Amino acid sequence: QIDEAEVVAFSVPSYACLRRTTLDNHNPVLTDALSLLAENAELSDEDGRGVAFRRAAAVLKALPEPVTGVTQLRGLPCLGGHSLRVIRDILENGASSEVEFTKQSERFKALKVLTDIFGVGAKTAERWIRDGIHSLHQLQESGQTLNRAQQAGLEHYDDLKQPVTKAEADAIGEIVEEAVVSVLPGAQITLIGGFRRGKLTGHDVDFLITHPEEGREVGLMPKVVSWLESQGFLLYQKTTRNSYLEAKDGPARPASNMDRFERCFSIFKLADAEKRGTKQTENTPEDTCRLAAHSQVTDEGPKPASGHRRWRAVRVDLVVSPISQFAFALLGWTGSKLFERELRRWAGHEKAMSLSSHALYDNKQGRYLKATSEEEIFTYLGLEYIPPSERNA
Ligand code: TTP
Ligand code: MN
Ligand code: MN
Ligand code: MN
Repeated sequence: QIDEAEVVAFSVPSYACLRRTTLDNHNPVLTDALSLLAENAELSDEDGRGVAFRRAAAVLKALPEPVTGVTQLRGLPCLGGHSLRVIRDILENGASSEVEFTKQSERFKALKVLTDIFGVGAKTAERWIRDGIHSLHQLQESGQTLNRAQQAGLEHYDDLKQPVTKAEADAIGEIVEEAVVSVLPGAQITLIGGFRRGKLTGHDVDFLITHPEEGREVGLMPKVVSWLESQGFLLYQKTTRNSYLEAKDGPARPASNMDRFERCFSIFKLADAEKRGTKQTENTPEDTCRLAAHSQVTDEGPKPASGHRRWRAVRVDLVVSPISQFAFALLGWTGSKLFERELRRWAGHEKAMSLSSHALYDNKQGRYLKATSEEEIFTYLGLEYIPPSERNA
């Protein structure tokens, strides 16, 4: 019998951008369970439910110690009946029947395997599943037409599933830096995304590129990409143009959450650590042969004498921002995704402002608020500054 008075009750603000969420998660079993249900909802075109589970998981990530009983959760925000049921199940029975059922379900497993292919989203996976495709093997046998991204995703499936380490992220950073300063001296790169929040691994590496003189960044991305391509660093790339125009009469409603920076989704060819020191040049004939033989989802094919490739594929995102938007881009691309969503919700609902990765617009004053640092943006929003390492909501 637990004395109610001895149970620690937690208190947590309801907006994730009012909380400090480090990577020191004291409730990983509970947050993994809720994140899995969030993922399943997102893959099933139920975004509302997805966000609800993400918010519930984020509240538990912010707790200072492990939850031992549901009475401790009384008064916590964002924990709906469904999430509470899952938490209770785990606390009382060691597992949630709904989570276990979802994990085992053929539909979820197929959605996971297929959307783990770079270039494949929930819609495409759904269509393939309806055609009876549940595995990579079935996909290859099916004769489905794959676009260029999906072909690259399938070819490098095993590599891209391996988490990227911080050491690999730093090695790629050095290469991108060399590319950027070679084509535009004075240009700067910043590591963004999960690695900027202090994560030790990631599913990709994200970089923001700018130049201290406004306008010099125009046309930079194609040059960076050409440089990287000429050095043999890119296995795949797709560049999209900048489509952002500051409206004079306030922010135009964006079609989606996607921002409009010039950006490049790519797959890097990263040499193994022991080979990195030596400058990477064109693919050697041996490499080319390995590339052709390296069809991981079918059979292994002939291996070179060494038995090992000396490189791996890594997903890399590059974004170019003009210096006038740099602080907003930095804040918008550091994440986490939920932290970003909550910042925009706070801005809109509590401050009558519109925040994007490009700008902050004050609806009451009818003007854009300029900022040169993340700290300034938090101040405009009436928020205490939260450093990147505490944005892991
Ligand atoms: P991701 O690279 O998807 O996520 P992450 O770096 O936090 O985690 P991981 O370790 O798994 O890579 O996105 C990084 C940030 O970029 C994220 O906060 C949201 C932002 N972002 C945009 O602003 N626009 C976009 O179109 C995408 C895909 C991401
Ligand atoms: Mn702690
Ligand atoms: Mn990332
Ligand atoms: Mn990314």
